[in-house]
Amino acid sequence: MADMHREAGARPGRRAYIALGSNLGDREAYLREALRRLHARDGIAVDRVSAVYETDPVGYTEQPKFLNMAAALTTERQPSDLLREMLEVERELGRVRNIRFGPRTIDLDLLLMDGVRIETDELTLPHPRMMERLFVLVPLLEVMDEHAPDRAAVEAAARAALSQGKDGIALWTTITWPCASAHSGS
Ligand code: PH2
Ligand code: MG
Ligand code: MG
Repeated sequence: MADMHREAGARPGRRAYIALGSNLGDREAYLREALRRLHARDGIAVDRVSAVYETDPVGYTEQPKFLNMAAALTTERQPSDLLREMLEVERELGRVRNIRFGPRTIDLDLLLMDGVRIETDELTLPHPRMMERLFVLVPLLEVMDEHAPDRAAVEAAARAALSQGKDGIALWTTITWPCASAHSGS
Protein backbone atom coordinates (compact mmCIF):
# COMPACT_ATOMS: atom_id res chain seq x y z
CA MET A 1 0.00 0.00 0.00
CA ALA A 2 1.42 3.35 -1.02
CA ASP A 3 0.60 5.11 2.24
CA MET A 4 2.07 2.47 4.53
CA HIS A 5 5.22 3.41 6.30
CA ARG A 6 8.11 1.10 7.11
CA GLU A 7 11.51 1.74 8.59
CA ALA A 8 14.12 -0.85 9.53
CA GLY A 9 12.89 -2.47 12.72
CA ALA A 10 9.72 -0.39 12.85
CA ARG A 11 6.16 -1.64 13.22
CA PRO A 12 3.89 -1.44 10.19
CA GLY A 13 1.50 1.47 10.07
CA ARG A 14 1.11 5.01 8.92
CA ARG A 15 3.30 7.96 9.81
CA ALA A 16 1.69 10.66 11.95
CA TYR A 17 3.10 13.87 13.38
CA ILE A 18 1.94 15.48 16.59
CA ALA A 19 2.67 18.71 18.46
CA LEU A 20 2.93 18.82 22.25
CA GLY A 21 2.62 21.86 24.49
CA SER A 22 2.50 22.59 28.22
CA ASN A 23 2.43 25.81 30.21
CA LEU A 24 1.27 24.75 33.68
CA GLY A 25 3.08 22.88 36.47
CA ASP A 26 6.17 20.81 35.71
CA ARG A 27 5.97 21.41 31.96
CA GLU A 28 8.84 19.15 30.95
CA ALA A 29 7.51 16.28 33.06
CA TYR A 30 4.09 16.57 31.37
CA LEU A 31 5.71 16.38 27.92
CA ARG A 32 7.74 13.31 28.87
CA GLU A 33 4.80 11.58 30.50
CA ALA A 34 2.54 12.25 27.49
CA LEU A 35 5.12 10.67 25.17
CA ARG A 36 5.52 7.67 27.47
CA ARG A 37 1.75 7.14 27.73
CA LEU A 38 1.15 7.43 23.99
CA HIS A 39 3.97 5.01 23.23
CA ALA A 40 2.56 2.51 25.74
CA ARG A 41 -0.77 2.30 23.89
CA ASP A 42 -1.49 -0.50 21.45
CA GLY A 43 -0.89 0.42 17.82
CA ILE A 44 0.93 3.68 18.60
CA ALA A 45 4.72 3.98 18.54
CA VAL A 46 6.64 7.21 19.21
CA ASP A 47 9.60 6.93 16.81
CA ARG A 48 11.35 10.31 17.08
CA VAL A 49 11.07 13.41 19.22
CA SER A 50 12.24 16.96 18.57
CA ALA A 51 14.10 19.23 20.94
CA VAL A 52 11.99 21.09 23.51
CA TYR A 53 11.52 24.84 22.99
CA GLU A 54 10.33 27.50 25.38
CA THR A 55 7.90 29.74 23.52
CA ASP A 56 5.97 32.94 24.14
CA PRO A 57 2.21 32.38 24.22
CA VAL A 58 0.55 33.06 20.88
CA GLY A 59 -3.08 34.16 20.56
CA TYR A 60 -4.17 34.48 24.16
CA THR A 61 -1.03 36.14 25.54
CA GLU A 62 -1.93 36.62 29.25
CA GLN A 63 -0.59 33.21 30.24
CA PRO A 64 2.76 31.61 31.15
CA LYS A 65 5.34 30.60 28.54
CA PHE A 66 4.94 27.22 26.91
CA LEU A 67 7.26 24.34 26.36
CA ASN A 68 6.60 22.98 22.87
CA MET A 69 7.91 20.02 20.93
CA ALA A 70 6.89 17.61 18.15
CA ALA A 71 7.04 13.86 17.62
CA ALA A 72 6.87 11.41 14.72
CA LEU A 73 4.66 8.38 15.38
CA THR A 74 3.85 5.20 13.56
CA THR A 75 0.29 4.11 14.06
CA GLU A 76 -2.06 1.40 12.92
CA ARG A 77 -4.96 3.46 14.26
CA GLN A 78 -7.43 5.41 12.17
CA PRO A 79 -7.05 9.20 12.51
CA SER A 80 -10.16 9.65 14.70
CA ASP A 81 -9.04 6.74 16.86
CA LEU A 82 -5.55 8.18 17.33
CA LEU A 83 -7.08 11.55 18.21
CA ARG A 84 -9.31 9.88 20.83
CA GLU A 85 -6.26 8.29 22.46
CA MET A 86 -4.47 11.65 22.49
CA LEU A 87 -7.46 13.34 24.16
CA GLU A 88 -7.56 10.54 26.71
CA VAL A 89 -3.88 11.09 27.57
CA GLU A 90 -4.63 14.82 27.97
CA ARG A 91 -7.41 13.96 30.42
CA GLU A 92 -5.21 11.51 32.33
CA LEU A 93 -2.63 14.26 32.76
CA GLY A 94 -5.14 16.61 34.31
CA ARG A 95 -6.04 18.75 31.32
CA VAL A 96 -9.03 20.94 32.12
CA ARG A 97 -10.66 22.78 29.24
CA ASN A 98 -11.92 26.23 30.18
CA ILE A 99 -10.33 29.11 28.23
CA ARG A 100 -9.93 28.32 24.53
CA PHE A 101 -6.21 28.68 23.69
CA GLY A 102 -5.62 29.20 27.45
CA PRO A 103 -3.18 27.57 29.91
CA ARG A 104 -2.94 23.78 30.01
CA THR A 105 -0.90 21.04 31.66
CA ILE A 106 -0.71 19.26 28.32
CA ASP A 107 -1.97 19.86 24.80
CA LEU A 108 -1.59 17.16 22.17
CA ASP A 109 -2.43 18.20 18.62
CA LEU A 110 -2.57 15.84 15.67
CA LEU A 111 -0.87 17.75 12.84
CA LEU A 112 -0.48 15.41 9.90
CA MET A 113 -0.94 11.84 8.81
CA ASP A 114 0.75 10.91 5.56
CA GLY A 115 -1.74 10.89 2.73
CA VAL A 116 -4.69 11.91 4.89
CA ARG A 117 -6.89 14.91 4.16
CA ILE A 118 -10.01 15.11 6.28
CA GLU A 119 -12.40 17.68 7.65
CA THR A 120 -14.92 16.60 10.27
CA ASP A 121 -16.32 18.31 13.37
CA GLU A 122 -13.70 16.60 15.54
CA LEU A 123 -10.65 16.60 13.32
CA THR A 124 -9.16 18.51 10.38
CA LEU A 125 -5.95 17.24 8.74
CA PRO A 126 -3.59 18.86 8.09
CA HIS A 127 -4.10 20.84 11.32
CA PRO A 128 -5.73 24.13 10.23
CA ARG A 129 -3.46 26.47 12.24
CA MET A 130 -0.11 24.68 12.06
CA MET A 131 1.34 26.60 9.10
CA GLU A 132 1.41 29.97 10.92
CA ARG A 133 2.92 28.72 14.16
CA LEU A 134 6.68 28.78 14.52
CA PHE A 135 6.36 26.85 17.80
CA VAL A 136 4.88 24.01 15.72
CA LEU A 137 6.90 24.31 12.49
CA VAL A 138 10.41 24.44 13.97
CA PRO A 139 10.15 21.24 16.05
CA LEU A 140 8.07 19.52 13.35
CA LEU A 141 10.84 19.92 10.76
CA GLU A 142 13.26 18.18 13.12
CA VAL A 143 11.20 14.99 13.15
CA MET A 144 9.71 14.95 9.64
CA ASP A 145 10.83 12.29 7.20
CA GLU A 146 12.98 13.65 4.40
CA HIS A 147 10.46 12.47 1.80
CA ALA A 148 7.27 13.17 3.76
CA PRO A 149 4.51 14.33 1.38
CA ASP A 150 3.95 17.56 3.33
CA ARG A 151 7.59 18.41 4.02
CA ALA A 152 7.97 21.01 1.25
CA ALA A 153 4.86 22.86 2.44
CA VAL A 154 6.10 22.83 6.05
CA GLU A 155 9.52 24.12 4.99
CA ALA A 156 7.97 26.94 2.96
CA ALA A 157 5.73 27.90 5.88
CA ALA A 158 8.68 27.85 8.30
CA ARG A 159 10.72 30.07 5.95
CA ALA A 160 7.84 32.53 5.73
CA ALA A 161 7.36 32.58 9.51
CA LEU A 162 11.12 32.81 10.18
CA SER A 163 11.46 35.78 7.83
CA GLN A 164 9.52 37.73 10.50
CA GLY A 165 12.23 36.75 13.02
CA LYS A 166 12.78 33.88 15.43
CA ASP A 167 11.60 35.84 18.47
CA GLY A 168 9.54 34.01 21.02
CA ILE A 169 11.09 30.57 20.60
CA ALA A 170 14.25 29.41 22.37
CA LEU A 171 15.83 26.00 22.78
CA TRP A 172 15.02 24.64 26.26
CA THR A 173 16.41 21.10 26.33
CA THR A 174 16.68 17.89 24.37
CA ILE A 175 15.02 14.62 25.33
CA THR A 176 16.72 11.30 24.68
CA TRP A 177 14.22 8.91 23.10
CA PRO A 178 13.40 6.14 23.64
CA CYS A 179 13.80 6.69 27.34
CA ALA A 180 14.35 3.87 29.83
CA SER A 181 10.73 3.89 31.02
CA ALA A 182 9.15 3.61 27.54
CA HIS A 183 8.40 -0.06 26.86
CA SER A 184 9.35 -1.36 23.43
CA GLY A 185 5.95 -2.77 22.55
CA SER A 186 7.55 -5.91 21.19
N1 PH2 B 1 -1.09 26.74 22.13
C1 PH2 B 1 -2.22 27.41 22.00
C2 PH2 B 1 -2.30 28.87 22.05
N2 PH2 B 1 -1.03 29.50 22.11
N3 PH2 B 1 1.29 29.48 22.27
C3 PH2 B 1 2.43 28.79 22.36
N4 PH2 B 1 3.58 29.45 22.41
N5 PH2 B 1 2.46 27.42 22.37
C4 PH2 B 1 1.31 26.69 22.30
O1 PH2 B 1 1.35 25.45 22.33
C5 PH2 B 1 0.09 27.39 22.21
C6 PH2 B 1 0.12 28.81 22.21
C7 PH2 B 1 -3.49 26.68 21.81
O2 PH2 B 1 -3.33 25.36 21.57
MG1 MG C 1 -2.84 23.42 20.49
MG1 MG D 1 -5.28 20.84 21.29
